[in-house]
Amino acid sequence: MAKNVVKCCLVGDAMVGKTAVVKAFLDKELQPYTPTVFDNYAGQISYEGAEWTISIFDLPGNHDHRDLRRFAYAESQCFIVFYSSVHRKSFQNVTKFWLPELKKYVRRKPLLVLVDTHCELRNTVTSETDTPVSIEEGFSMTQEIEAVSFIECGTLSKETSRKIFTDAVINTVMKRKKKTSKLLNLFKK
Ligand SMILES: Nc1nc2c(ncn2[C@@H]2O[C@H](COP(=O)(O)OP(=O)(O)OP(=O)(O)O)[C@@H](O)[C@H]2O)c(=O)[nH]1
Ligand SMILES: [Mg+2]
Repeated sequence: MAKNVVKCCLVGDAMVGKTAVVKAFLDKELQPYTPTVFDNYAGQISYEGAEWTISIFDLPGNHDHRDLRRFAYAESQCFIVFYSSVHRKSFQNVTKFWLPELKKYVRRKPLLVLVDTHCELRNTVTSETDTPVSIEEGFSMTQEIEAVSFIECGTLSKETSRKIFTDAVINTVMKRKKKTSKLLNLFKK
């Protein structure tokens, strides 16, 4: 793996906004909703005076397509897990479906960033059976799954999407540094 590259996968139920977020980050025009099959994008993030390339695997939210996803999981250092605050099922599926899938196919403990989309629509949901997911529930989920960061994503903006990918890069780089210094300490002994 090239030194200044961070590979990350986007996971979460269909229609939670994974593709919309990556398109906002890369200033690409958003087309009407089309389910993703498999896409790979590259973006640039500056951190600690260096330029980092983030290789983003935009993966299908359709649960049946695990064979497409599992190849992208290999060697990936960061996983951005999405749910929609107006689709409770997508929130429940973080622990019911996505975490178990990552556990099955990712060898090491995955580094997770949790993202809550459609936040600006929270107050518009009137259904009694599908109450919106609150920000407090988002923070509890962050702790439960031991994610390194939780980002609320309201109306899609370049700033919020950049924050998501910057957090992914920073946390991956910090994890790498810790691992390297642990190894160096071992050699010193
Ligand atoms: N209002 C609002 N709409 C959003 C937001 N994020 C995404 N959307 C819309 O949600 C719909 C689904 O978005 P996609 O990004 O294509 O969904 P996806 O998660 O990539 O879905 P799959 O590719 O099927 O897994 C699109 O119509 C987006 O415009 C948001 O924060 N607010
Ligand atoms: Mg998509």
